Amino acid sequence: MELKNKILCVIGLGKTGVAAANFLSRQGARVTVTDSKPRAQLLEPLQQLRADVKTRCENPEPSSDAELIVLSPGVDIHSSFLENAKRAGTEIISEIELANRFNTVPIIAVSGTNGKSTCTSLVAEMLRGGGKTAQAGGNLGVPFISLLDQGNADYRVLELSSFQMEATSGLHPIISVILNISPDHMDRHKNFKTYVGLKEKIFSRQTQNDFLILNHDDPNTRDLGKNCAAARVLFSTQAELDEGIFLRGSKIIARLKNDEREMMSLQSLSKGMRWQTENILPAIAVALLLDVSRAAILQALENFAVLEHRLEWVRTIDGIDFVNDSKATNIGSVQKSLNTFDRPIILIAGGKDKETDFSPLTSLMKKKVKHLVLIGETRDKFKRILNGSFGYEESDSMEEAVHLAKAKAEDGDVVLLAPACASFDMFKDYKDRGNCFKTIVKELEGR
Ligand code: UMA
Ligand code: ADP
Repeated sequence: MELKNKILCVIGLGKTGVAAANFLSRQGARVTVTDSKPRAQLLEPLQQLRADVKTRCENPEPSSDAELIVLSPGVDIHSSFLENAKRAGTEIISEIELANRFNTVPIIAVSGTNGKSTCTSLVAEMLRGGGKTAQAGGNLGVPFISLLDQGNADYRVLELSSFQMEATSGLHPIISVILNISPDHMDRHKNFKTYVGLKEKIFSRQTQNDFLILNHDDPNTRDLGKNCAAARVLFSTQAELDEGIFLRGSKIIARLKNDEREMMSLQSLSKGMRWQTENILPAIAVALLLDVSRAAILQALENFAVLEHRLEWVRTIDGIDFVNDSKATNIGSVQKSLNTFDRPIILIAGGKDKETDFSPLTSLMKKKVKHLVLIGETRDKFKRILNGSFGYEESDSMEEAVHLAKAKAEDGDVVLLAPACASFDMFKDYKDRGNCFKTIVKELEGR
C-alpha cells in the first residue's frame, strides 16, 4: 500500500488516532486528524502527534480531498459526518484494516462479548512461556498499528471488538476465537444480528489451514462457522466433547488431533483464576494448537495475575467480601458475576445506558441478589424491570452506594460492583469507576 504524499484523514484523536496518524505520517503521507471535541479537551493527544500531522477539532468530518479515511474504534461507520465521503466514493477503513495491510506476522484474533482481555493476555503469556515472541494488543489497549512499531514477532495476539470490525475486511487470523456472544453496544449496532455479524467477520477469510475456536456452551457461538473452511475447535465447561477442550469433573481435558491429555485440575488454580475457567480453556486450545508444551501452559497459568476490575477481590471486612467487577458493563458479564457466587450478594449496579434490555437479569437477580443499590442514569430503567418485586436503594455517589451496601451486608455476604452499564455518566471510564470503588472499600472501617 503506497502512502507517500497521499492525503489521508484519521478520525478520532484518542489512543488509536494518535498511533495511526503518526504511523501514516512516518510513511510520508499528508495526514489530518479530526475530532468532535474542542482543542482544549485534546491537549494531551495533540502533544503526542508528529509535527507534520494537521489537526481539526470540534468537527470530525473528513476534508473533501481525503483519498483514504481511517476510523478510530469509537467512530461509528454510520455517522452522518461520513455521508459526503461515502457519496464521493472515498475508501473508509478501520485502524485494524490499516494495520493489517502492513502486518506480516501471523495473527491470533480473540473476539466475543466478554472475557476477551483476559483470554488475549493469557494466550500471549502462554506463547511467551513456550519460547515464542508474542505481542498483544487491539481493544486490549495497545492499538494494532502500534504493534507494528514493536518490531518482528512470531505472533500478534489481537483482542477485537465489534467496533473495530465495522470497517475491517481483510483480516485473516491463523487462529480466531469467539468466546461468547450476548447483547452489547446496542446503542451503536441497533440489533443483535448486526452485532453477531461483526463478530463473525473474524473468521470470514480463514482457510483450511486455520482454526476457529468456539464456545460450545453458548448457543450464540456453538454453530458459528460451519461453512467456514477453518477447523472448528470447541471448548466447554459443561459437556465432554469428541474434540476440543473441556472439563471432566474438575480436570481440564484436551482432546485434539485424536490425542487426549489431562492438562490440570481446577483446584491447582487460584480462586480468582478459577473464575476465569471459560477464558482459560480457549487460551489452552490456542497454545496447544501452536505446540506450546503443557509445562509452559501450566506455568503461564500459575504466573498470571487476574486483570484489574474483572471479578477482582478487593478486601474482606467483617466476613463480607468486596468484589470489583467494574468491567461488567453488559448483561452477559453480570450473569457470569452473579453465578460466580453461591452466597447472598449485595449488588451495586447502574450507569450509562447502552440501550440494553435488562429484563434477562430479573430472574437471576431475584435468585442471587439480597439487596440492590442503584447508581447512575439507568436507575429508572432498572426499577422498571424489578417491577416492585425487589428491595433496592438509590444513590448519587459511589461513596454512598458502598456505605449503603455495607450496611445491608452480613458475615458471609458479597458486596459486588457489577454495573451492567458503561461508566461515562459518573466516571472517566470503567477503570476510574473501579478505582473509586476500591478506594472507598479500602477506607471502610470494620465493626
Ligand atoms: N470521536 C469523534 N467522533 C466520534 C467518536 C469519537 O471525534 O464520532 C473522538 C472522541 O472525541 C475522542 C476519540 O474519538 O477524542 C476517541 O477515540 P476512540 O473512542 O476510538 O478511543 P481510543 O482512545 O482510540 O480507544 C480505542 C478503543 N475505544 C473504543 O472502542 C471506544 C479502546 O477500547 C481500545 O483499547 C483502544 O482504541 C486501542 O485499540 C476501549 C473500549 O471501551 C477499552 N472498547 C469497547 C469495549 O471494550 O466494550 C469496545
Ligand atoms: P472483554 O475484554 O471482552 O470486555 P474482560 O476480560 O475485560 O473481557 O471481562 C469483561 C467482563 O466480563 C468482566 O466483568 C468479567 O468478569 C466478565 N467476564 C469475563 N469472562 C467472561 C465470560 N467468559 N463470560 C461472561 N463474562 C465474562
